[in-house]
Amino acid sequence: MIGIIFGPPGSGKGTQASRIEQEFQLKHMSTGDILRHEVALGTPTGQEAGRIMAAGDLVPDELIVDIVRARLPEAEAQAAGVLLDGFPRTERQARALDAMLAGEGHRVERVLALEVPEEVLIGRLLHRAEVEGRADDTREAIEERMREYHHLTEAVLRHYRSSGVPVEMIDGTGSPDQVFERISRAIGTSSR
Ligand code: B4P
Repeated sequence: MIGIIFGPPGSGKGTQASRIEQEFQLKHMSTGDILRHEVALGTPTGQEAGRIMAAGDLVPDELIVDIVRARLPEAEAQAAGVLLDGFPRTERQARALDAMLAGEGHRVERVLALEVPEEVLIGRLLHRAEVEGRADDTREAIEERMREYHHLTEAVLRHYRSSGVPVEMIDGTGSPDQVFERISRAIGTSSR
């Protein structure tokens, strides 16, 4: 089973994906976490990605698709399914993922899309800036990430809807527990 947790920056993808991983035995694969790890190690990929991420831009599709292609088989071998977090983020990435999966007779089976108003997202990310000091949580980078989301990433939802993949919209406001409760209900209902 290949699922995607989708949503704008700060919508709780990473937060909820960790919980889903534990509760539903899916392997959580976050492209943001992979990139930050590469940045911390100072690899050539990390050096290229770090500057782009700090500005709030998306890293090139080819780079991220190569990363996913290299790691997806191992993730698939570790659990009954994989939950992709932060990928795909452009329609080109979605098409590359579909092609990758088709090669092994698989497809994306479900998209969980978190919906949160923009003013709440900005508040969460500015709060994280105070707590964690992430390089891309400055006001300028946050605004750029929101622009990129509307300009490039929303198209991913249209892509999966038009491909007939079930897309479940989840209210991402409220506490992490409340959001997880809604996600659990959505997963429980659609797998019955
Ligand atoms: P990501 O790591 O995916 O960052 P994100 O969009 O901010 O989501 P994140 O998972 O961190 O936020 P979350 O909502 O969990 O990407 C970072 C960058 O990497 C991108 O901008 C891009 O440059 C690059 N990148 C990654 N994937 C890429 C791809 N496929 N293609 C190109 N570039 C790519 O949490 C946000 C905050 O809210 C946290 O502090 C959390 O504690 C808090 N929070 C969560 N739920 C909450 C709740 N219910 N209430 C209150 N606070 C909550």
